[in-house]
Amino acid sequence: MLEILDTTLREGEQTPYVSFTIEEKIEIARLLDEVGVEMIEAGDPSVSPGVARAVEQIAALGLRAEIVAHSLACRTGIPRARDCGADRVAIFYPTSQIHLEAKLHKTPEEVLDIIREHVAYARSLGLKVRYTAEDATRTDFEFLVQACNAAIEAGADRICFADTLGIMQPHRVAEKVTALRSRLLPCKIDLHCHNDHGLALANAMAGICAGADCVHVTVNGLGERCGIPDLAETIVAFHNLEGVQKYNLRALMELSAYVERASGILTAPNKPITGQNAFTHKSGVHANGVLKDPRTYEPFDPALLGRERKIVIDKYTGRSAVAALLAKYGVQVSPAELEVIVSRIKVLGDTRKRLFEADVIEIAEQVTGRELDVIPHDISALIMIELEAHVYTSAVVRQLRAFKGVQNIYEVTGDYDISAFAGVEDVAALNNLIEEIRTVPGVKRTETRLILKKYNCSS
Ligand code: HCA
Ligand code: CU
Repeated sequence: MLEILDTTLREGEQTPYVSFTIEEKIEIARLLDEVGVEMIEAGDPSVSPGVARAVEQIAALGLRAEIVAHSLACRTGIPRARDCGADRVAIFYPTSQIHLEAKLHKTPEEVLDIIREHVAYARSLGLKVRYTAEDATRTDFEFLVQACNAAIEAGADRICFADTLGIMQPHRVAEKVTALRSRLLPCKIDLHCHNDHGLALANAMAGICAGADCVHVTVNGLGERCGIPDLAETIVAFHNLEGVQKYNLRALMELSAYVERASGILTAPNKPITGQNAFTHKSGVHANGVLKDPRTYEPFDPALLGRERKIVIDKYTGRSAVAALLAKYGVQVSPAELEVIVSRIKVLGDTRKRLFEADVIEIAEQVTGRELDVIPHDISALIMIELEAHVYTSAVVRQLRAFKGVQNIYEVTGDYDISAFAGVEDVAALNNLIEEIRTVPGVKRTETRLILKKYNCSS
């Protein structure tokens, strides 16, 4: 049965320009425990005093998940894992020729001795041990078997087959896992697949189907370079495609959004599962199908994740989507009026990058001649921001540009220093955005104006 190790706090913090506070790490660990992952790799205590404190505090939370500390194969690092209260240490040491010759200048015999010595040392400290063969996928297979069996004989109960450079393909992972299973002493096999060719989750799934036990993931797929499999994608893919039903899918969105904020790495709209567009339909053909039966264009019900489907309106839209949108606001129109509304939407859509629900309501008002007393759901706002006196405006602008929903930023004269134009889904999202802006150092005060109607001056 599949197991998941989440390493957002170790591999994820190796993402360029990402650093979590201890409080953020604790919150991430709590949310991971709500999801139900079997193991949380909380960090390498040798990296910095703060990383060590985070591992210690997470180990003290009494979570259901096993807490793993990462460490180089060295006599100073391994005891720190024990001192932090981790259940297990993951000792990594490379096995590929290029790493041994270019990086470490070690012979294969020396490597086997180093692995044996450090695994046995960790066991003598009372720790469970995983041995990771770093760059395993570029390692001579016979030597890989020797290195893993040396670790198992010395007391490791898990080995990790690391595709450190993301150079594997699903069928090759399956072959290697099958071969490892037949040659290794009894142990669990972890898969740590990097995503350099976009194949990380496919590789991990092929390895599990071939008999490996555990997939390493991070929230939002963070990690060195292009990261490793995304937690939500992994759990949902195994749930829907392989029938693994033991994880709490309802906790995934909150966790992803939290890590998005804490890491500053925004999720692409077209990202599977957690991306904004994952359950959003656009073309008239698709919208019509989904409105009749969602199974026509949805691989699974978004409610599984606590999400809702959405239909966007623009020049691709057909009658059923427009009628459904107007019905949502309680607006009834005749078939003839609907026809005219749709054709006007198409004309306006040709001139605009994006249409808002407010535009559709305005067109409906013009066509029906009735004043429609409704407030559109997708909203835009002007957020006026006053800065502390000593702050560089450009430094704050740089941070604001990373916030989802902020579409344009202007430095302005007057009582405020910056004016930001934002487009968001609803009032809750606007509130979140304003809260985030207020946490930017140097921001003294904000004032937000909701935009009621937009006039496009260029058309
Ligand atoms: C690295 C180490 C590692 C280790 C994986 C693991 C890798 O940063 O190179 O211990 O499971 O990708 O090999 O992340
Ligand atoms: Cu890695």
